[in-house]
Amino acid sequence: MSVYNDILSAAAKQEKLLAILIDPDKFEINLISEFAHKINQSIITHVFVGGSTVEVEVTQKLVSALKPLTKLPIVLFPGDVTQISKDADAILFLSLISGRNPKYLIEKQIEAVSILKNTNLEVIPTGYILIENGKETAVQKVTQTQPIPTALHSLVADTAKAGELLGKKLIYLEAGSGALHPVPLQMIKFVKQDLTIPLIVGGGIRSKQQLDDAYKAGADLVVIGTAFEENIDFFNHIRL
Ligand code: 1GP
Repeated sequence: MSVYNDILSAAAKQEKLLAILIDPDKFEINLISEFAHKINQSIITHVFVGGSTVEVEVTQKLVSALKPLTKLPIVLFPGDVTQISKDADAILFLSLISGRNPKYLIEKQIEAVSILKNTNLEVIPTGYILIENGKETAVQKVTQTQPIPTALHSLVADTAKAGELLGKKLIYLEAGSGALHPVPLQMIKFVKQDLTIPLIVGGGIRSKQQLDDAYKAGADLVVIGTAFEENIDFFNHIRL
């Protein structure tokens, strides 16, 4: 469990972690060397790979091309079992615990087992919680689940804690890719208070200020995708 242990020990030391999310469908594979150079020079600590609607084989192609070009851990953040690549280092084994769709609570996970058996991927059980952000996001559409309204702080905190008590190793608070509003800071604080496992926060974070605020509120690892897709120099200007 080395990817997870590193997250755990960083969280214990209050060292903040930053993941770039690459959606293989939107990634220009010809630019991979330039991309690797950029991330290797930046403060990024993890590369997350995944998307809601990625075609078969595209993830595998991207991960195997990127692996030799970076020492950063490559962590799968799969929208589907077709996005499992044996060349990555770890996989967030997600269960969408804010939703009530059995497909994303347990069925996809069962489907993944026979694929995972043939890999050495480090499997990290992760409770995934969707939070309302002001517009419908791809993950909502694909999973056909409703996000939790931002007013319901206690429900979010209890959902996260239930995830921990069920044995999840991480909780991921997700506003959704391209969210209008990131997860509210008060909500991050409230969830963090009661949690003893590391907290990931992502969705709609597009500035250094929002990143700092999320860390201050209690995020151990922040995930950023869209801000980089819109400006490939986004991380050049960010220092912690
Ligand atoms: C989405 O949390 C991630 O799953 C990142 O969201 O693309 O809005 O940065 P953004």
